Amino acid sequence: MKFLSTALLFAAVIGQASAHYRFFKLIANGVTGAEYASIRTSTNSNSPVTDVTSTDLRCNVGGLASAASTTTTTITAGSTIGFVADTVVSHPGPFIVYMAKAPSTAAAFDGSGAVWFKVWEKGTTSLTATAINFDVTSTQWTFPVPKSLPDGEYLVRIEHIALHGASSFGGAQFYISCAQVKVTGGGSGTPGPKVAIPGVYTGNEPSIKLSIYWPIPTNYTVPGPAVWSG
Ligand SMILES: *[C@@H]1O[C@H](CO)[C@@H](O)[C@H](O)[C@H]1NC(C)=O
Ligand SMILES: [Cu+2]
Repeated sequence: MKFLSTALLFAAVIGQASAHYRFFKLIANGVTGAEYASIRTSTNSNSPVTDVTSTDLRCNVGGLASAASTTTTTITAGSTIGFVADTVVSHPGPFIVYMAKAPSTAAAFDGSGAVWFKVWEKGTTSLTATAINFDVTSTQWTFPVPKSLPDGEYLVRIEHIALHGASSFGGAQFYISCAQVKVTGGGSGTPGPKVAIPGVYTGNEPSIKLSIYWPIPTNYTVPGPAVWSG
């Protein structure tokens, strides 16, 4: 009982004391861009989205309105791109990157429909009988653009799901940014499976609604579809 209450206290303190964060720079062509260069600005400062049925889950709050004023960066299929956060992501939880192909330009794309496919994910860094650990110390995450991805303009959406308060429905926090890219040198791959955002999550998934402090989960599967690596 003593251990249980200590675990709960620990969870509560972590939840309150940690700062929030924004994915505010894009890494592309070996260069870290300026703040919000080719990343859609949001209107919620560094606060998370918690309603998985809201269109805010797609590109963050304000991320549809800022599309037209956001630049698009040209990248090469097969190259490494990434996101930089303004501070360490102090909350435990997985990182996921989805992409969606724009019918015309990324700046004109609202990302609606079952158009999103997962290109990268990072789950637990370690999972033992006494602790489930995620990357809470990095400020940047990089991943490959699938080599056979067809040429065209895309949204690249990073999501970090903070699980410190996820034991009740709606307690998971989604930190999101959408970048706008134009892919060149690609191939003829068929990305999938494709999901809609919102729509991909119900909020009741065992990897979204769970206590990570007590009891310690024995396994953790990153939510959403399988990664398409092209
Ligand atoms: C753990 O694994 C089981 C069996 O595969 C699965 O049903 C469950 O969703 C997993 N739990 C998490 C938190 O991913
Ligand atoms: Cu926070």
